[in-house]
Amino acid sequence: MALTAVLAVPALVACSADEPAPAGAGGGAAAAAMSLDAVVPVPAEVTPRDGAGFRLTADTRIRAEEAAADGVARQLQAALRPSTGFGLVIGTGGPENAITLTLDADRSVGRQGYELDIAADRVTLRARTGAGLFAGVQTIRQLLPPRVDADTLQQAEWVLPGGRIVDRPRFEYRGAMLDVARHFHAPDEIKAYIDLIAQYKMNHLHLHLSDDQGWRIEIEAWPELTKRAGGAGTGVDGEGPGFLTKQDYSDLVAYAAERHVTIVPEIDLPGHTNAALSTYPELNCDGTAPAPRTDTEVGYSSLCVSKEVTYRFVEDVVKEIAALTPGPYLHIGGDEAKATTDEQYGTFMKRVLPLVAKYGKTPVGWHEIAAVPLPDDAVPQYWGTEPEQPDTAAAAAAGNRILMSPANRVYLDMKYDKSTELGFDWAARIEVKDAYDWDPARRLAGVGERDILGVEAPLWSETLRTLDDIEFMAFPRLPAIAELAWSPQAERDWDTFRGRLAQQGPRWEAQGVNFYRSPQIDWK
Ligand code: TNX
Repeated sequence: MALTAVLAVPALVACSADEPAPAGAGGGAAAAAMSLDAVVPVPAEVTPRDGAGFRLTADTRIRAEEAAADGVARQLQAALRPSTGFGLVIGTGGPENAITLTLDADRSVGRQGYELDIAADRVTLRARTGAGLFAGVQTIRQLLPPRVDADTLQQAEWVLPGGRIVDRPRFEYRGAMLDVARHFHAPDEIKAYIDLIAQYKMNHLHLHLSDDQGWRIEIEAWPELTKRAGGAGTGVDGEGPGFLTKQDYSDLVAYAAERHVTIVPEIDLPGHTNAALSTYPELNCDGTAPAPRTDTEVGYSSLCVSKEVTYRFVEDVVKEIAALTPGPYLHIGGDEAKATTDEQYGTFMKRVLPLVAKYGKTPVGWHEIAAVPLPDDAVPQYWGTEPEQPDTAAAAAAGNRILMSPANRVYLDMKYDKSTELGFDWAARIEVKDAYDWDPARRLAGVGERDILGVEAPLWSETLRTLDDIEFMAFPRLPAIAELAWSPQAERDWDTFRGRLAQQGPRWEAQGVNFYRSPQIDWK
């Protein structure tokens, strides 16, 4: 996506119908109405009603019945403006010719679900929280046509198909991860990604903030980290510079929160730390700083487990990051610590896990952390490719909830096929069907439906420099993974998904999203 396109529509970026239309467009009958069955992720319950569509006009109002619905009402207004040209008034008055947002949904939709009723004379969106209303607004956007033909623009008709949707997520945590350490990605790019994931009802963005190459978050107690390891030449192959100041980070947290997305910060420990080790010699066992590195080797670095200064360092970092984090989770990495023995790794984690709790956060770590005794609330993130991982299964049996990111299904940095130029293929080549057609509750021995906190799609950035690169690897696999994390397994079906996904193509074109035109999909 050209960044300028994102910045030009500051409100909610891209919408359902995404092409700016001249003011006053509307009326007539050109663009065909969408079907109620077109939504990604597929809703839990869809009941179409023939011949009872709702026609959006310049006179349609948006009504927020409770003050708590105001924010989402404004987001709906902003989302519809660029496409329809209608500056819909948020007002009072009756429910006729209005889209009403209200917080009186049935308890059964839970904290994130919603009910949407589309009748000829009114639309009613009910939820129990702002997050539920926001999810419903994403559905409304997809139920409007993606765009209208330039020639018939004046006759565009903005009709929502009649019927009822009752929807709620299968898993409470639906996430994406972005690696800003290997190649830094600036706040505007991260915001664009937040907008894109939120459209598919993903509600967590995990930011991988430090690695061997770079350190991308300001830490006041250790100021050289970003000065040096966020400076020029710290990206893979000597690209860069870049890091997030505390202000940048807090802005991102707030931007995400407006879109009901929780940021999950990760500092990768004790391995993947060459950036810190090369900046502060005292963190090394021999007191000597190694050279900075911008290659893509993994598994060679470690903080010095036997030195006290290591734990002062980690505590300062955890404390400052926890203070920037309103969300519950703080990710401590823990993967590929091949430069430490199992015993050293255990010693390190036994001291660091309680530090996360000390600053009020729930620890998340790559599944290697399951090799050590975990606090009850710790979340191992499974990133393997095998059907068995005994430590993760044992953690699940002990009551820990598991985040599912099997690398051969959901790693968005894996190539689609052998012709994909970006990305790697160490875990698999992942076509759209591979990303979609599996069940998280049947993936890992000993980890069933109730053990799973959610599903997350990581995007490592060794080979990814630009937002265009990010989009190309994420689309269309990210919506596939969003559906498997949101929709009931019984409603998911590769054949219907192919058809629904094909209809997203014109939306991405209108939004300027760079996507992979998979031959598995009959794109519209
Ligand atoms: C493995 S997955 C890693 C990352 C790499 C990625 C590349 C994981 C927890 N560690 O350090 O970036 O592979 O695909």
